[in-house]
Amino acid sequence: MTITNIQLNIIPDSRGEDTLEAEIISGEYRVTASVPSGKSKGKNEAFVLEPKKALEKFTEIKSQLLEKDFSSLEEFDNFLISLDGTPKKENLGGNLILVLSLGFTKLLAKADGLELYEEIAKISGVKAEKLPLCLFNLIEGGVHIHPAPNGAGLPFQEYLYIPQINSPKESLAEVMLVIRSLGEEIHQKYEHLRQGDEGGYTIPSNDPLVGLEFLQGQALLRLARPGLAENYRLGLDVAASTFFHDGLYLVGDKTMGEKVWIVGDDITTTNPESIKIAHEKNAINAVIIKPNQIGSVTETIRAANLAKSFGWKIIVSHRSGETKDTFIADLAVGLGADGLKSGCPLQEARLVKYQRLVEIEEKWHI
Ligand code: 2PG
Ligand code: MG
Repeated sequence: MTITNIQLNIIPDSRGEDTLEAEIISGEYRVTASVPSGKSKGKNEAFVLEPKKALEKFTEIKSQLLEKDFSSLEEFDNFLISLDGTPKKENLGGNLILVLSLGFTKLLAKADGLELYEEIAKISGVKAEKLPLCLFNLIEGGVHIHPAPNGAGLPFQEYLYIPQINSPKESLAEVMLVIRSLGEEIHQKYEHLRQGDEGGYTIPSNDPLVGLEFLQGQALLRLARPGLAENYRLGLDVAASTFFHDGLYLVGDKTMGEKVWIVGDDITTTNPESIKIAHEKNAINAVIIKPNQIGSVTETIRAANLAKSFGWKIIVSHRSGETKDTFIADLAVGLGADGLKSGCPLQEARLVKYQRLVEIEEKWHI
């Protein structure tokens, strides 16, 4: 595939911060891709080049991208990775490489006449036949919130509501009901209703359990409806490495791990090398996959396939600073992932990703 033209733009993300968008054209095909950015980051994540500098770098390399005929995504990504020449993509920036890599993957799908998730499945060697569970972040804390006027805010970053339904359409309908009554309850109790970076509600309390109590309360309300028992799980995004000792996660005198998904994120950073180390240490049984942690689609697929070979659960995730690009929804389906974590559907950049899953579900049921 040869690229006819690429236009790189700077657009605002969901936090109003600058990020990159690429429009890429190959003959009759035209695609747009954009990249997110994280705030609670792992130290081994790919380097994020300041978007204005990325535009300058891009001008330097653009002609080389238009000259070549790339036979595969791997060849395209490897070309960019070797142009960069550093382990953490410090020269071109993981954000610049990824926005081009996302766009190239979308172009391949168009040229092959495939849905994006089908193209990703083809590249990954996966049979795309399952839809991921939706992990909705309904209550936020940590670095994703501004504390309330009294200085209070929950210390854990995300309180997740996870319908155990393999239908994104039903999950989304279910969670919208939960969100509405959760909002009413929080407002009634605190006369306050604010949202964090991912659209979930904030709570003016420093007690980490309060968020769980609210979600559990909502879940019990839902359970009062016939047929919904056992239809949900709750999840947390906490800094769990602080309570990992001698191969076990210890909370008080309790160990975790049989019924619980212990998910690596900042320790694995979608990086095959770090995933191998986490496996050797038996540290986790599930992993977060975020393309911008590693900085190319090829390496993202490699990381996911390796994690799967260990029998781990795979959760594809957005970042706290998002765009309206829905690539990760297709990635989740194309990788055969177990979950998609994309924040709270009250915010458009999050909602569109869940809606893309619904669209895929509807296509499958026609
Ligand atoms: C996370 C992400 C997304 P951030 O920690 O999982 O929720 O947040 O992008 O700030 O790392
Ligand atoms: Mg994080």
